[in-house]
Amino acid sequence: MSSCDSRFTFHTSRFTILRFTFHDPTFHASRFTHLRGVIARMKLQRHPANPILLPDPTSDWECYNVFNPGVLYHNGVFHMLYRAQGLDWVSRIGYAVSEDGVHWNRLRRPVLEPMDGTDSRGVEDPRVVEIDGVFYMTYTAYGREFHGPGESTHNGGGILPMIARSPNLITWERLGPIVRGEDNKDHVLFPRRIGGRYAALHRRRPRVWLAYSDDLITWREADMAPIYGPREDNWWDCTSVGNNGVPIETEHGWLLLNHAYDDDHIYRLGVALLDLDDPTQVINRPTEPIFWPEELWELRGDVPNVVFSCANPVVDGMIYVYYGGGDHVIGLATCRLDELLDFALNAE
Ligand code: BMA
Repeated sequence: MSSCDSRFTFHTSRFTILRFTFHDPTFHASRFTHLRGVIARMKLQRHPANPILLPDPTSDWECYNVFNPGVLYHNGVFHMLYRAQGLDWVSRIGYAVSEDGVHWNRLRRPVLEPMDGTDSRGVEDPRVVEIDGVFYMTYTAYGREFHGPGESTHNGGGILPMIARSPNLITWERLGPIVRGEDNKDHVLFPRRIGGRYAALHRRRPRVWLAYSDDLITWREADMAPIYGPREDNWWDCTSVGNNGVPIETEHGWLLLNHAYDDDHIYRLGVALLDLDDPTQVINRPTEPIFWPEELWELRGDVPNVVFSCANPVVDGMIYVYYGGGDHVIGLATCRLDELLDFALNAE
């Protein structure tokens, strides 16, 4: 058992976690699922067609793993940018398109590949957004080169939280990183300017930070501030937290899906609500997760016990949460936006 695995506490709010033995005729059991021997009130529903994208054994660059996609819904079509690994184990980013968000056609070749020593080990975990008619992708560059003060952060190399721009989602131009020389990833752009400036969430270990920029190229330290971090006393997000897909704008605030793990390295998804005008202000952050590994392909894979999401587009009032299962395949889970917002606003 992990050191931060505290005993379960019984709450009395509307979003109480209910015991197994609860017998109430008004209680719709099918809507609730088990979480650590209790019944979770809010949980994403897996799509029956899961996993919705698999490695392609005929491909040199995506024969081993496809995972952690960014997905954008634009002009009635779902566009997916996904991370893939093949024979050389270097991550590349592929593109796929779908009418229904479940069945996909993919391009034969990747749309983003390593270019130099800063990303020679791979381009990872794309998140995609449209701002003022232009498409942007945030992704992690992992390379053999490390440029920064002190020791290298990653096995003699380093990572960069990069931004790229595209007019069409296929051809990408690199703009540059948000910061250099540190362990920083999980960055994602807000879908509009806030107070006239571009805004991004990023993860500067161990906390989630906010950053502003006038042009998406210059990101000043003075325009960065921490928002929240791991909760030491909370059983599932006590060790590390990070960002998921593009923040969802609602009348009550920015709805954020996030991920976290405990000392046993089990990745789960949670939710938080941030102030619309000042996203450094957390309105509420429910203590319980909304999704966790259960299927064989989430419990096992290239990395076990992982559900990791970089995309949560909203279509017709439903949130489509795309995620990597076990760093090996791609799954889809959904929920109604109003239900998740209600949970994010009101749950303890
Ligand atoms: C994180 C990222 C993700 C990965 C996850 C689980 O640090 O690198 O790409 O899915 O670990 O292995």
